[in-house]
Amino acid sequence: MHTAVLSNAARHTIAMVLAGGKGERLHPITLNRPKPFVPFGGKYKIIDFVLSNLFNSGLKKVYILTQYRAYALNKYIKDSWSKWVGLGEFYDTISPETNNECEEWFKGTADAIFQFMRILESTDADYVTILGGDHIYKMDISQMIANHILNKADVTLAALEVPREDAQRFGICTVDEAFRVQAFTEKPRDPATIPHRTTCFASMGNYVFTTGKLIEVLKKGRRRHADLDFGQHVIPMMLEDGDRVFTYNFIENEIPGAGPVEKGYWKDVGTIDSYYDANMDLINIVPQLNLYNYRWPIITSQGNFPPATTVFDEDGRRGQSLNSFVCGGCIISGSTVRRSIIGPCCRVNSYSLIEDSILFDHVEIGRHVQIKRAIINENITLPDGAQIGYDHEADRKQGYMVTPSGIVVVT
Ligand code: ADQ
Ligand code: ADP
Repeated sequence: MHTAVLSNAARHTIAMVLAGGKGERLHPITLNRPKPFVPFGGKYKIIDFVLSNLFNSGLKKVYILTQYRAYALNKYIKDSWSKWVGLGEFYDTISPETNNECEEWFKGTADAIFQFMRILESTDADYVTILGGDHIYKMDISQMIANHILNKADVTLAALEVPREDAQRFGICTVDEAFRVQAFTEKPRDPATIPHRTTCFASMGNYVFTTGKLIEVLKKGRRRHADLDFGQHVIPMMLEDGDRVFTYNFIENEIPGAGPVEKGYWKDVGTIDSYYDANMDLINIVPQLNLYNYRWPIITSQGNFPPATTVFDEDGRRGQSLNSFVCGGCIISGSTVRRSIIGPCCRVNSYSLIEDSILFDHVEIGRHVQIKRAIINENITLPDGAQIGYDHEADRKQGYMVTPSGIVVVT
């Protein structure tokens, strides 16, 4: 019985992706776009990772909950993901219906789902998976659903080990041998470690619920908390009520074609420094997240751009890019790009040097420009002779932000 039930599990599950977060710690990159819509690895958006995971896992009934600066994200989903699915399948964005400009739409993650009770009550799906929209990882979601079914769980949380010093940012679980949750604390001051270890077991903010149970706990929780949140309220309430709360150990997840260094890779990219590091990992010779594994493709929508090119300029200087990603529509002319990620349609002109940096799309770099350890936002033009990342005092005077580890952000 198991194999039949489990292999069809994805078909009996709808997905809801939480994509409304502001990502305040990623300012100024998230001033004008929600965190899930932030570019990653040149041609991707952060949300492409969770959506690719769902797609590759066979889940194709997907609601994407947007709110903060939703327009561009909604349009992106409509123009790309919505088009790639068949009859009865969909990738659709849903936003709260409100006329007012204030930010009081969905008040917490579980409240956001509660607002769409009509979808839950009318679906014939047995399970609902709820996933964060702003993490970088590969995961076969169907393995977590299978686990949920085998455990006869009411809710299953994906979880992984994190160092204790990072644990305050997460929901932390204590589990028994069967991985049933005994205790859960959202963002604890004093996180409980795993017995005999220095690490903590952290929720990834990805859940599988049995549909009827989800409806029941949302209604009950919402009567108590207007700002109903999964980590703060729903999971603790379910534990109190004796519900079957299990974790799915993410390290067990098998991705076809993945190498050993990819095992357990999951990044929160919550800060500019962690965002920068996760991007730079992609261009390592052996990256932790390999975009060239075609058995688990990361899908995105690329504009119809001409090929990237590196050309000699009129003085005969060679344009070159080394250990870098250079996206479609770019022209690197008589200049050097090293260990960098250059987004679509950028132009780098003669005598310029770009190292260890990330350029978003449509960036125009003049001549004799030097850039080191910087992130340059879309549509920026840097004039001839500009220098970024060499003198942080000068960078700050220009109004650029410099992070604790010395990454300069130009917006
Ligand atoms: P946080 O990351 O702090 O903790 P939160 O900021 O509420 O949770 O965001 C979770 C996800 O929901 C994000 O993808 C965000 O973009 C999105 N989101 C937030 N508010 C939303 C809203 N109102 N509408 C739509 N989308 C919204 C959670 C869990 C922890 C867990 C971490 C893992 O609460 O237990 O450890 O995620 O990162
Ligand atoms: P950060 O990564 O900076 O912590 P998050 O994306 O996690 O930012 O969001 C910060 C907090 O703001 C979260 O608790 C989230 O629920 C809340 N939040 C996000 N968007 C909105 C919104 N539009 N209205 C109200 N609260 C929001």
